Parts: sequence; C-alpha cells; structure tokens
Amino acid sequence: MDKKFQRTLVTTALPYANGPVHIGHLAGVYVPADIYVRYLRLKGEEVIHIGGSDEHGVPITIRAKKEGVSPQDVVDKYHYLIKKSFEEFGISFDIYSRTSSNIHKKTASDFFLELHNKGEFVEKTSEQYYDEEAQMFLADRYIMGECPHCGNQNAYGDQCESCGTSLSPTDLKNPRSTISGSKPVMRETKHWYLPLDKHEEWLRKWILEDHKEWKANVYGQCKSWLDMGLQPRAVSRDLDWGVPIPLPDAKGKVLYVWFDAPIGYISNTKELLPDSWEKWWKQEDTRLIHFIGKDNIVFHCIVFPAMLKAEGSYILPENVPANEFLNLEGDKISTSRNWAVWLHEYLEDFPGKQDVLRYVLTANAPETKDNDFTWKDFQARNNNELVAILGNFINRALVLTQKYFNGKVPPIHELTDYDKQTLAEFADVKMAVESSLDTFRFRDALKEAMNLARIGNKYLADTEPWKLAKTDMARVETILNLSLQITANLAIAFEPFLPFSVDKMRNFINVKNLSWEQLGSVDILPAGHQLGTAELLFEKIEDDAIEKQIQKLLDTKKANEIAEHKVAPQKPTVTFDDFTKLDIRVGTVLECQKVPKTDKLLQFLLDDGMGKRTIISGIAAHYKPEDLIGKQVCFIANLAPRKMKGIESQGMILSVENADGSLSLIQPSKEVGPGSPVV
Ligand code: B3M
Ligand code: ZN
Repeated sequence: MDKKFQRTLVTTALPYANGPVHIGHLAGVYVPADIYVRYLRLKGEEVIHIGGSDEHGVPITIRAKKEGVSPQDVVDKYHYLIKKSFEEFGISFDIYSRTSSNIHKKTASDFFLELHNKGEFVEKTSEQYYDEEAQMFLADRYIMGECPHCGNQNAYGDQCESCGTSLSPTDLKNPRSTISGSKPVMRETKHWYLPLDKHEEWLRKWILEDHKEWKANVYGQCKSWLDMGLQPRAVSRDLDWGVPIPLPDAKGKVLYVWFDAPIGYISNTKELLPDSWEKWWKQEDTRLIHFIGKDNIVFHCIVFPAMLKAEGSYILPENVPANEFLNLEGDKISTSRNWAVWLHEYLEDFPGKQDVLRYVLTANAPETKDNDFTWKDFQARNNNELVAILGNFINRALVLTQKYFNGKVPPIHELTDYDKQTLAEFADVKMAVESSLDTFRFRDALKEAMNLARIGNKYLADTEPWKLAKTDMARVETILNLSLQITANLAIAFEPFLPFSVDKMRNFINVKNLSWEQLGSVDILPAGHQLGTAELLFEKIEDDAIEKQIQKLLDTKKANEIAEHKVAPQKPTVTFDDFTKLDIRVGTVLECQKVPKTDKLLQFLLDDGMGKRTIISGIAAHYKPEDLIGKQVCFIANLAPRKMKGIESQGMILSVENADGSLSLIQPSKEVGPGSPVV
C-alpha cells in the first residue's frame, strides 16, 4: 500500500431495503468490493468493510403503500432478506447494519445540526405540491399526470417512464396525487439547502486535478456535473418517514434520504468500533474507498464530500470505483418488472454454486461499460473455464499424487528447460494480479489468476507424467511436485474471488493458512507433506438447468406483456337497429361434454325455453364440463348454424376474454327462465 496510508476503509452502497437483491447488485458493487477487501486482508493489511441497508426515503414508503403495510414492516422484511443473501454469497462485511438504527439517527441528526450551527446551509422557501385531502406535501413520485413530451397520462413527477424524459412535478399537465387521487395545490414550504455552488471550486481541483487516476466513467461523470455548474441542493423533505430535522421550526420534515444514507457509513463504523471509529474517518492515513453503481456517482463524489468538508473533521474518499450496469439477457434489470435473477432464487436452483456466480459476474463485470448477463454464457464459463481448466487441473494433480505417492508431496529433482520455462511463465502472476486489483480492474485480475490454471493444465498435458510412471519415476516426482505448487498458488490467487472453492482447495492440500506473500513461489508445499482428500471442485451444468432458467425469464416476459396489455381498440360504430338484429338469450345447461379428439371444444345441450339446442363452444381449457350442468349461460340464438367436427352448432355461447387469454362465461346474476332475452 501507498506509504501515505496505514489502513483502508471500504464502504459499499447501502441498498434500499425495498426489495431483495439481484445479480446486478452483486456484479456492480458487492463482489468487486469483497474481492478487494479479501485481497487486502490476505496481504495482512488493516481493512474494514462497512455496509448496511438504506431504510429511509420515498422508495420505502412507496413499497409500503403498494404492499399495504407500514414502512417499518417493509424495511424489517427486506433488511434481513438482503443481509442473508450477502452472507450466503460470502460478501465479507465487518458490519452490515441499517439506517433505522438509533445510533444512525443520532449520528445523522447531529451531523445536520453541526452544519446548521456552522451556517453551512441556506434556508429557502419555495412552492410545492400539497395534497389537501391527505394533508401532506407530495414527493415527486407521489404526483402523476400527463407527460408534456409524449402525452403519457401516467407520468411521474420526476420522470416519464414512457419516453424516459426527466421531469419536475410542475411540468405535468393535470397533476393528481397518487395518495388521494385529488388535484394537488401549491403551498409554501421551507427547506435547508447545501450550497454546492460554494463548494464548486475546491471540488473542481480535488477531482479534476488531484484524482485524474479515477476510473474514466467516474471522472467523466464528475467533470460533466462540474462543467454544468453546481446548484444548491435541498437536504430536507416534507415526509413522515426518515430522520426528523432536529430544529424547532421543522415539524413534519425529515432529512433527505441522500443526506442521511452516506452518513450511514459513519454510523455503522461507530456501531462496529465505538472506541476507535474516529481513526477510520478522521485520520489522513486512512484510505477511504466507496464501491457504488454509476447512478450514485454524484452523491459520493460531489455531495457527500461537500458534506464532509463542510463539517470539517472528516477525510475525503481516495477513490470511488463505480461500475456501470449489468443487463440481463439484453434487457435492463428491473425490480418492478421482475426482470432479474434474485440471489435467493439462484441459490434455490443452484445450491452450493455461489462461486460460479461470483466467477461469472466478475469475468463479465460492467467495469467500463454496461454488460450483459446471459444464462448461456453462465453455462459456458462454468463448463469451459471452472470445470475444464481450474477444476480439471487441480483434480489431475491431486489424483495422480494419490495414485503414485499415496497423497504425499513428492521431492523435486533437476528441472528441465521446459520446467523452467513454465515457472518463468507464472513468476510474474503475483505482480499481474496485484496491479490489476490495486487499480480496481477485477476482470483482468481474474483473467490473470485463471491464466495460472491454464499454465498448469498445459504443463500436465505436455509432460504426461502418467506415461512416465514405468520408466522415469524421478521425473514424475518433479512434475507432480511442481503441479502441486501451482495448485497451492491457485489457492492463494483465487481466494479473493472464489472463497468457497478455496476453502475446499486448502483442505485438498491440507494447508490452513496461505498468505498473499507466498504467491509466485514454488516451495509452498514441502516434500513429504501429506495431502488431504480431494473431491470435485466444480461440476458441469447441463442444458436442462439452463433451459429452465431461460424459460423462467420467458414466462416473466409474457406476464409483463399481459400486465402491460392495452385494451383492444373499439370496433366501428353500429346502429341500434344493427344491434337489435342479434337475438341474445339465456339457456340452462342440460348436458355438457368434451368433443372427442379436440382440446378446446365443449358440446352443450341447452334448454332454450322452446326445446333443446346443441351448441359447440371453445372453452374446454377453462371449465370442466361436469361443473357446468345446471348452470345458465347466454347465447346468440339467431346465428346461422355451423358444422364443427361433424356436429351442427346452433348458436354461440358468450364469454369474456381476460387479458391473460382466459375465458369466463357470461351468466345472469340471478336465475331466470330459460329462453329469457338479453335486452
Ligand atoms: N440506497 C441508492 C441505491 O440503492 C442508495 C444508495 C445509498 S449509498 C449511501 O442505488
Ligand atoms: Zn413522456
């Protein structure tokens, strides 16, 4: 580590506790952060990883309203679900807490008060939409109306989801409150603003000159914010869910969620280390790193640093390695449209395969641009890389040692040129992995680690020790000794990436502790060392498991299409005379049976008040014939008869088609005499 720094404080974005976590969260933030902290720990550096749930803000209250429960119910449910998912995937937090904790509320409230007392805010009164019926100010998301750009009637106060335009509530035509449905009125309200314009100058220098090493996507986004000119930002909201503004004239006002959430990093550190948290936040020799997704860049690179600077006693982040987004099978991941691979569901379908997902998400991480997760790629990377390269090499090295040397590490003899060449190839793996990890290039680091397994695989394939066993045992000893040293190296290099598999690998080679320092050396396992028992590290994923996942997504797509289904356009106008030409009546079902050799057709015998009448109807998929006997249905009595499957159908039974394609019979709500006309 840079001489300047003694310790590293890693934070990961606090996910909103308004839904479970999915592969996009893991790929963008939590897996890279976890790789990084595991790497630093392995190097013996002082590091803590701080995480937690973001439990305030409108996203939570909206979810609560949708589910008909309280915001506290929502955050309780999802906080524990999220925490469990992270644990299951080996995301090694030192603490995973929550912003509804008392320590957080106090920390955030005190932070606000400190800035207020120092005169760091400006107070402004403005007009905002107010719902008189519900007696509350309306957050942007609680206002709907017509989009001025595309005419969508259901645009939100902050965005039209139909055309994607960012809006402010006053842009909407015919605004309505989603709380009461009433028309909101404008009312005056006071808020506290952080005058970012006053911070612009030092931010410009600090980012654009002093942190040119930040990732291009992060640097670029900061530059464009700064070039547009910074505006004061409100840090309070009129809402009843959040940290109350600790001032006498602030009834009904809370801290804006983006003001309190990043302070959550501080509160959670306090909760973890009540006596020494300050050294992590206030000493210049601490390196602070925020792992986040690209939509959070402005808050972590501009707003939070301005808050910290205004307070005056805190350090600023050294780096903010934000990632772009991961898409799923070509479409944007979306919680509301259920277009995601949820972590808890993945584990139900692929138990024990956490590392496979960690591997694929790292190999495919959206580090420099948005990337796509596909199930076919997931399968290919598992089968062609984890199984065929890494697993295969380790398995061969161990099985051959078991076979020829009863599982004891054989001695090493004179090296051939080929051995030396192989060793030279992996001598610099440590530097290669390190320099990638140090600069947050996790895909490259993983590639370098995998390269080590490729070298091992090639070495065994080229030297073919199994062919030498009868003629040159000394040579076999050297080859297997080197192969086992490579295996031990793999257990070091992969530890940050595949912690579950590396646990197994350490058991295979019967070594408890390996340090990063040992990476690249070929004397990790002494001759005579007894190995443990080996099992398969990875197993092939078959086509049917992948097809099942793809089918699940296709079903989701279909369900979304149905849910978004627009009502069919109205048919051309008919005259009243035309309408009265139809003779619609009620009949009572006397008999009903399936038409043989068809899936869809039922044959009805109706009492139509004049006699009996046979009608064929295509609703067999929706009703059991025996359930319909004795029921009443509506039918068109004067439709010209038609022959279907050799049976004459004397009319048509009326039913309704639902958006999902299901059919439901139209029936009178009270029993009537058979033959009664529909009028
Ligand atoms: N909860 C936004 C998000 O989940 C927000 C992050 C807070 S980090 C302090 O994307
Ligand atoms: Zn629009």
